[in-house]
Amino acid sequence: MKKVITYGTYDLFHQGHYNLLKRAKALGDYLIVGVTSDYFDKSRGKFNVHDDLMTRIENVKKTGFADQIVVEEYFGQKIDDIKKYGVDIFTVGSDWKGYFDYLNEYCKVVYLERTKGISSTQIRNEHSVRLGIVGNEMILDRFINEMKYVSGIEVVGAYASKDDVDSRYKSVQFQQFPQYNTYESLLDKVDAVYINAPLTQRNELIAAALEKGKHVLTEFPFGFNYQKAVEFIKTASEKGLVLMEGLKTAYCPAFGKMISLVKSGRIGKILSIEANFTQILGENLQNQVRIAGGSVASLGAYPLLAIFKLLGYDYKKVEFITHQENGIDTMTRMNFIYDGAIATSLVAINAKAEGSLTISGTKGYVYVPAPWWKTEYYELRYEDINKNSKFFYKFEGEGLRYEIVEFVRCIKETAEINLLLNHDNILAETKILSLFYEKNNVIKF
Ligand code: C2G
Repeated sequence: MKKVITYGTYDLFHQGHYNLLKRAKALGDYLIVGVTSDYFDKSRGKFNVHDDLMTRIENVKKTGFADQIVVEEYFGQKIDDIKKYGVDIFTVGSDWKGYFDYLNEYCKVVYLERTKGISSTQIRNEHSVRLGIVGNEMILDRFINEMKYVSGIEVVGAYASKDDVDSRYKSVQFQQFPQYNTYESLLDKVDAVYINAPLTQRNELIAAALEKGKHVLTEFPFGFNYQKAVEFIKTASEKGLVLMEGLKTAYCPAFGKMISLVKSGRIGKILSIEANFTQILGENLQNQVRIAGGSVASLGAYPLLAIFKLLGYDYKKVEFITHQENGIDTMTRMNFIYDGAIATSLVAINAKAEGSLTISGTKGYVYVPAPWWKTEYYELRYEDINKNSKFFYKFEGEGLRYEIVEFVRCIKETAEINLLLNHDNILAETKILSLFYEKNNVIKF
């Protein structure tokens, strides 16, 4: 019996996939189809697969060509599968020509002609979200680079209010998009906006976008006006619009997994959290102050995410111990007291400290080394070191692609937003910023 194996994602199953499977089956007597797991796809750079694994497996099954279906979970599995199942022929579409020649050592490799004019990416792009860029700050360059990894969204225009900031602090990619002289004229042309303008302008920009029925992805922090945040969330919910805060940690796969692990009780009851994020910005300090403000506004959103996700929003007390230079908070310690737990965070824009995250519990603790906000690795540690374990994940590029994928998914699925950084989180974060900037429980040193 001649055994054939082929692999794919089979997202948004189409004629190209069907033709490939039909021809693969015709190469032998028994066809094994490897369907990629969601995690494997992410690790090989496929971020916005639309269908979940079970749907993709079902679609392959429905063709009737597969005698056996396996899940592909890691690089190198093809070699293992070929040996394990006694495969005679490995086949894949001609878009991979040459790439899998190394498998010739284990079986025959056949590249089948790819069906022209159809692909999952093309289907995903058919109803692309038309995005307007608002603001031309440096973060935009990273955002645009990361957008290249996400399908289903395209920039149709850009707008930024005039200011006299030195151009070296501005985005170099902003100019490549069609320019709009007024924000209103850009809003007329888009489904959604990405707002990266300075924090002081964001409330007005968010309000106008929601008013016109546009989805909003805004840079962190969300703001420091709690009442405005309440209003925006209400408007977005009433109008069925996506309103998201772009804080990369909240969308990266490893951070979410770490939160779930801790929530599942592996370290017992959480008693303490220490989350730091410090930077020495040097000559970029004034620019950062212009865009966001001091240490709490610039960096507070990261530790607040960890604290709120793990201990909730119902803290009994919060205090801020802050150091000011020229009226700007350059280093601040935020202390939280909960019923039965404490949390502390050091944020700084002109000082450096260890930037780790430690979550302590009654059974053990989780240690996430710096930069924990780009979570790739963490350790579960116990009194008995034999019980310790280490967890590794991949954090792709600058990490912004994860939030862009989520933004597109939320818009397209019009589903209930079920993100780590949900509306409750946005409100809790905004509340902290407003307390701090209104000087509640603030001690200066
Ligand atoms: N295909 C095709 N014609 C198309 C589109 C896809 O023949 N118009 C083929 C691909 O060449 C591949 C299969 O259909 O053999 C599945 O394609 P994808 O779902 O895009 O999967 P892919 O990323 O190519 O995964 O380990 C996974 C494999 O390396 C291939």
